[in-house]
Amino acid sequence: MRVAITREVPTSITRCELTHLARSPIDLDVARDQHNAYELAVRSLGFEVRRLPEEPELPDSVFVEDAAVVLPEVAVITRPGAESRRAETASVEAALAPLRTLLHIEAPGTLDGGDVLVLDREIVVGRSDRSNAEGITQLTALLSAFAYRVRAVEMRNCLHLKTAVTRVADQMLVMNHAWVSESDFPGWAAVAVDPHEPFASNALLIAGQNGAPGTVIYSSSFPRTRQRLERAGVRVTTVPASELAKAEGGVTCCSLLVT
Ligand code: CIR
Repeated sequence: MRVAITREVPTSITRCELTHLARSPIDLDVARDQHNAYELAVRSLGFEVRRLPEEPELPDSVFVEDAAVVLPEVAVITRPGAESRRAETASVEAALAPLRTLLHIEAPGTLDGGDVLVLDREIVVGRSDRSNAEGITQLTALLSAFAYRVRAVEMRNCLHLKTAVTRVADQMLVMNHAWVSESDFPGWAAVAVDPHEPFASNALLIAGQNGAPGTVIYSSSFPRTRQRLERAGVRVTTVPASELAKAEGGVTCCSLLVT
């Protein structure tokens, strides 16, 4: 069973956290239409989409990725780095409870799912303003029991590790080299983002089923990097994602995939 947990875009999105972008008006209707298109793309790739109800008082709650790290064996409920986002985890926890054994990051640890890049048995975590050393230490301890190797990497000038680098194929990443170092990913091929598209390093890889190739869900705002990916043999399906990008959200942020 493939389940994708998502959440309605809240009316309060206009009060979202912003770190690296200036605030610009977000059109709620457009954001919701784009989020619908995103859910449709996820559904068309074989997922049952379970959309959680709106959380009117939690402006960033559409970005469910940050509330949990879901693995085949277990899920870790995070403790988000931004105080305003801590209450988001309760409903995500309830949605994941029937699907996975749950573990938890505890205070004073903080961890955002957006900083956690799962590369098979290796899990790379960005040392960001949201994920602290204690959170990374806790994640390492929790997941060593399941034979995962967790390691931390430096990143700069962006919100989350997955703002800077994501996986697009079995052995391939898409990366903004200004924000993360390729040398931290030995053995991986890295497609560089087009210089005009710094945020193009966020892609959502959906693994193929029954030996079929995977597909990347990708923002239509990045046609130049898309061309680079396709030239590298990556299968890409685009969705409009410009409105939530104003809230510093990308395509990975808007779902938790349970496979
Ligand atoms: C925040 O600053 O927390 C939100 N405005 C954006 C979160 C995006 N999530 C992600 O990259 N995983």
